[in-house]
Amino acid sequence: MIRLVSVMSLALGLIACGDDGGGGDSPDARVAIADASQAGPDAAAVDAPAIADGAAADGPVVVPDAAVADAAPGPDAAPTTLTFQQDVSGYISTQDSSVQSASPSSNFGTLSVFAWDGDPTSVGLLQFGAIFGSAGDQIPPGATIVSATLTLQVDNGSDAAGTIHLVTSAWSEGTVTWATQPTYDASSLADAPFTTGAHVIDVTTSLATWSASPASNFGWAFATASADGVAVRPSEGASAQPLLSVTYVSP
Ligand SMILES: [Ca+2]
Ligand SMILES: [Ca+2]
Repeated sequence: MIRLVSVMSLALGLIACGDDGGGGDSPDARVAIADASQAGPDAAAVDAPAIADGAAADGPVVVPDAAVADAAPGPDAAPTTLTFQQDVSGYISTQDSSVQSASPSSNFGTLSVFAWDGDPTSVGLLQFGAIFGSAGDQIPPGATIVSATLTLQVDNGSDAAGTIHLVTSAWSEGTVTWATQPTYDASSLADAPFTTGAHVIDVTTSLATWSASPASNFGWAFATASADGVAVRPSEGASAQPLLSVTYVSP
């Protein structure tokens, strides 16, 4: 009996275990299903960004956005043109003078002499000062120079073109002499005008250099090897003074 009971107990135990096992399988299955169902959404969630990434990779949609972003500053970055000419619209910062080897200690800035010659050697100096700054009539430092021209009126011509050089050190119209003349690049930016009349000279590269470093704006030097000198209307002239026109895009 005891043995039978034991067997019965064992059997009941097995049944109970079986029930438990059966009951356990179900929860396990539910868990598995739950896991599966969780995995599903998770996978879907993972897939979703993947799809989003794919859309981004298809990116033409994104690129136009970037293009729009780039274009946004566009209207603000519309080119602006400023002109600088002595005594026009309050501009008074032109300097022009000549330095003459035959009179090495003489200053000609106040004599309104703006000329250059090969014999005796003289060099013309011209600078438009105070053209960079934050005022409305100044070029913002760092501006992209679209174009720039210098217009000079030649009153006394020559038989040959001269050269134009970037001045690389400071000078002052009221004091500069042959002995104290500034340094300037040996290479020529452009031909200096030599026939009488108005001449428009492209000085875009000069302005680009100065925009990147406004303190380096020391103007230009004009020279010629010809013994037939050139005289240009100076800033002190009543009309047709040197004119600088600059078209730029603000930084
Ligand atoms: Ca002068
Ligand atoms: Ca001449």
